[in-house]
Order: sequence, then structure tokens, then C-alpha cells
Amino acid sequence: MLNQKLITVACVWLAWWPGVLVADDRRPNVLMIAVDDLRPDLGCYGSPVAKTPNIDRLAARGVVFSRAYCQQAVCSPSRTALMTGLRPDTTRVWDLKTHFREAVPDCVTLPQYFKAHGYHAAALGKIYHRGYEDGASWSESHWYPTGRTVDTDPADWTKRITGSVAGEVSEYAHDEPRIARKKGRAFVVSDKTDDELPDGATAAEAERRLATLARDGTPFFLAVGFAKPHLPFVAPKKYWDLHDPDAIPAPRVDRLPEGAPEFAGHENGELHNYQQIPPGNPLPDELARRLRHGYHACVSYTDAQVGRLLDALDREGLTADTVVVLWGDHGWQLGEHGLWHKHTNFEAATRSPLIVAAPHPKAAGATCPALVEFVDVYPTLVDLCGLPAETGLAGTSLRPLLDDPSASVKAVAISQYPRGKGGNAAGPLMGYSIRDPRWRLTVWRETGSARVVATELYDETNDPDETRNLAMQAGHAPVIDRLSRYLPEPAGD
Ligand SMILES: [Ca+2]
Repeated sequence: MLNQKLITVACVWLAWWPGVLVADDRRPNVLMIAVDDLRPDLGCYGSPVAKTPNIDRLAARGVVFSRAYCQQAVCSPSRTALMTGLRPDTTRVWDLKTHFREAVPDCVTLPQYFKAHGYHAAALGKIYHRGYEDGASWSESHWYPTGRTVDTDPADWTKRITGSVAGEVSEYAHDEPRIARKKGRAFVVSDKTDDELPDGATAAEAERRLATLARDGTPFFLAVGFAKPHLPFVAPKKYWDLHDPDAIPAPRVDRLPEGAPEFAGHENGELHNYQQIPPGNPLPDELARRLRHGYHACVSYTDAQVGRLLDALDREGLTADTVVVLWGDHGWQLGEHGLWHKHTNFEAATRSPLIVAAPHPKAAGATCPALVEFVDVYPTLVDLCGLPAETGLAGTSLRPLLDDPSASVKAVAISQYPRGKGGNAAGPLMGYSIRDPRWRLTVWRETGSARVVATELYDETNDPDETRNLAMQAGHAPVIDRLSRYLPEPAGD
């Protein structure tokens, strides 16, 4: 009887408690794992070739969001949207050169909000785009692994380009001399150990930090950013050896959709920045195969580092008190549509990994097909940790989906990408892409104007490879009209 009464009291308290219950009345910690250029090609997303046992074990105690979309498929705009909870048209970060504090100087970022509520907020590795850090976000200086971050051969490092090439500024432009030659090698089967490469060093530092944070007892928001599988594909040999390159399938479709404007694609400029890549497109088949092998090797290398973080949470007794969120900052084209890397509005570039594992899950191991956006991460973590809701954010809490993965919280997910270079960062054109459960509508408008230059419509259910633009075909005006209602007001200069 007494036990029944205690259970009743506990249930009432649980229902009242605004955040996730942890072992005592402390708020849960947050471990946020950011993986650069990770597409949702993982075991827990149904990939038949990925070797990702550690991300998969995180997924087994959390919820996998199978339709999560970034707000713009390139590092800084995507990361800025996630970290500020604001869309690119609000932060005015559409490129790799603009800091969000220029347009929204007083915005309170996700970790900054946690810091204001008593959390120790710390960042290791790439969280914001490198070189565009934000001191107000953290309780201490942003930590990076020492030395060179992505390559192994010092001779290559003197050959890097630091300027803007095909719309992509070098990831590490601030610490490299400007020499008008190509970057280093596009892929390396490395003889280094995990910890001799930057992501291993970052994982080792994260292990140390988690031990210290566990002893300290203050709630923490620890952000850990991994640099792989971003180009160049450098991973220890053992991760290459995990994969049979003959088993990694080539994309089914290697050309732009029939009826799509040429500018919906691009010239693979980021990839052509690297050595080993001959001019012109498409790439030779053997090279494409090698690159796909390298990508998956780097994903497995990063997965091993994620595993070290999960092990450290267990070892330090933190797992039951910590919300873990893992995201890749956008998708990645491995030859789909004849395209490599990101920088488009296609499904392969905008659809991104998002996994949330909260203490005491109601739906552990579930896959949630609801449409969600990266701007939802901020309000979700605030909600899960029981902090007062921050106002003015663009997204919505995904907590209802963690409780019931068959639910939905929004009708569409919106991504965007500018095209062309002009006198402003937004470019002459902005393509807004509206994704609902079945369709993807992309409308290209003149920047700062409502004038439509081109329209694309894809039936993602019946044509998941986006082989045909249906926008000009009869009978689709109603769906175009319906989805067009979600187009934002014109933005930009
Ligand atoms: Ca990225």
C-alpha cells in the first residue's frame, strides 16, 4: 500500500517535472556530438555498408530522426542555424565568411543559454565553423586539437589554398599561408594511430573532460566536434580495411534530374580543390570508388571516437544523467546526381543525421519519420533539461516525438541555398526548398525579391532518386501552390 502511494506520488511528480528526471534533482547534462559532413548513411539508418557500431548503440537507447533536415547544406550556415535556433535569413549567415554576431549581435546561443542557467558550457573541436568561434557561448576557451587538423603529410600543408574556391573557403584558412596551389591529398590511408589524428586527440580530451566534469558535479553542456568524414578522407588503415570497396554501391542516378536547372547542381569545386582529383566531371569510376571507400573509412574512424565518448559516460557514471545528441551538419553527395559533397538543395545534401538519447527513454531504439529541422535542436534540449523556454526561436521542441515517435510536430522542413556570387552574401539567387512527407518543392528566386526564376518539384516517395522535375508537368499546380505557402518573405540585400 505504502509502495503504491509512493509510486503514485512519484508519477505525479514525474508528470509535473518539466525536464527529464535524473538521479537527483539536478538537471541533466548535455553531450552534443557534432560530426562534420556526416550523411545519414549509418547502420542505424539502415545502411547495408556502413560500419558504425557505436553510433548504432547510441541510437539503440535513443531516437533516430530519419527525416531531419539542415537549414542550409554547408558548414557555417547549418551550424549557425542549429546553435542559434534561427534560420539563415535571420542570422544572415549564408556563407563561410559571415559571423552571426554581425546580424544578430545579442542573440543567445544554445550553449550560452545553458551557461546562463548554471551549466558549465565547453567546446572541443569544430562546433561553429572554424575561425568563427563565439566566446559568449562558452564558460571557457574553445579547445581544439593541436597541430594540423586534417592531413598527415606536412609537405601537403604548405600547398593549401586559403582563398575562396568555387564558393568554398578553406576549412582552416586562418592558419595556412596563401599559396595558389591545391590543397593536400583528397584521401590518405594513414599509418597513424587514432590519437595521432585530430579526432582521436579530441576524443581523448573529451574523455579527460568528462572525468573532470563528473567529479565536479556541476551540470554541463559539453560540445564535441569531429572533423571527419569531411574531406580529405584521412583515416588509419584499419578503418579502410573494415570496408570492401566493391560492396559500396555507386549511386543509381549520376546526372541532374530531368528538367532541373543547371544551377541546381554545381561543379564539384570543393572536391577539385584537392590533389589526386583530375579536372572535369564526372570523375573516373575507379577514383569515385576510392572516394566512397575513403568516406566510409572516415565515418568508421569517427564512429570509434564516438564510442570512446559513450564509454566515458558509462565509466564516469554519467549515462543516466546525460542527454546525448549527435548530428552531422548536413548531408553529403557521394556521386548522386553526378555531384560530390554538399552545396545543393537536393535530398542527399539536406537530409542529415540526428539522434537524441535522453535519460529514461520511452521509445529507445525507435526511428521517428516525422519532419524535423536543425533549428529544433535548441528548443528540444532546453525542454529536455527543464530550462524555461527561450522565446524567439524558429524551431519547436521534439520532445513529443521522443515520447511518441509516430507523432509529428510540423508540416514541412525548410532548407535553402544561394547560387551565384554578387555584391552580397546571399548571391543573386536563393533557392528555398520545402519538404513535406512526400514532396520536395524548390523555388529559386532573385535574392531580396519574390520573382521566381525556376521551380523544381520532386516526388520523394515514388522517385526517391529525384530523376525528374515534375514542376512543369500537368496536374502538379495544387501541390506547388500548397507548399509555396511556406516560402519565406524575401530576404537579403
Ligand atoms: Ca560540414
